[in-house]
Amino acid sequence: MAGCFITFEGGEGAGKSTQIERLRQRLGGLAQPTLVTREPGGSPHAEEIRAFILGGHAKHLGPFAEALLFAAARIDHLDKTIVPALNRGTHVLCDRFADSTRAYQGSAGNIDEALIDQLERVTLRGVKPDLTFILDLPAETGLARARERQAGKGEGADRFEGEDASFHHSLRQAFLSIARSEPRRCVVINADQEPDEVEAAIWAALRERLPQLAENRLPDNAVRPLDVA
Ligand code: Z5A
Repeated sequence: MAGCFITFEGGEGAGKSTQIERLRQRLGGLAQPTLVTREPGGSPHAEEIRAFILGGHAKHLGPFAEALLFAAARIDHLDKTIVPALNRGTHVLCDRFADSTRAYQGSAGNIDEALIDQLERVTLRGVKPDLTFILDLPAETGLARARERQAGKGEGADRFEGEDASFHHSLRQAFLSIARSEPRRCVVINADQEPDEVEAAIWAALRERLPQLAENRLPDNAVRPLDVA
């Protein structure tokens, strides 16, 4: 595919949205076509599933049924949003993706890893991120940030923020374990520092892993202005 697929993962309040917006601006400044999207969601039907899950309506079905719902949303998101964008040469920055299912429903929700592997295979159908940033910080720090933001907006905790401390600690370990098992795709970023420092670490890793983006080189198979008749 012509565009690069970059995902951001981590626990609650890790700063994913903040850093995705900063990266979008940087790439925009280099005239790189970029689309920002999120999971669950990112397409009309997937957004409906998002509202259902995060509203807590699927909790009583258990983590495996929730994993199936996340997968259903992901299939629509891939088909309607992500793959078309990548095919037309647009880079995709996605707030959470399949690693979140592996961490939240798999490790923290105790679903067998082999089952998660199978579900991932049939859902992704070969589409994998080119690069994944795992924003790592102590669970308490992320939860405090998320609560502070919600208090500012007068909102309460959503489906997963309401889980206990041990759930959030095992989430952190799950993301670090994913990073260890796929070092070519994943970069762990220390998210427990100032936003400018996190941004600099992400940019440095992007320049190393995907230099064509940071140097404003078009992908080899992209349509260039002179190619147009
Ligand atoms: N989920 C799942 O279980 N399985 C799946 O397969 C998928 C998802 C795809 C989606 O929630 C939920 O679905 C999620 C996992 C589950 N669990 N929860 N809850 P969401 O989309 O509503 O939220 P989120 O993905 O967890 O993100 P978040 O909590 O909104 O946080 P964030 O995007 O990582 O952080 P942020 O919004 O950029 O920053 C949070 C606050 O901290 C904000 O006030 C910032 O101004 C502040 N901030 C950001 N960076 C910093 C630094 N560096 N220092 C200090 N303060 C900072």
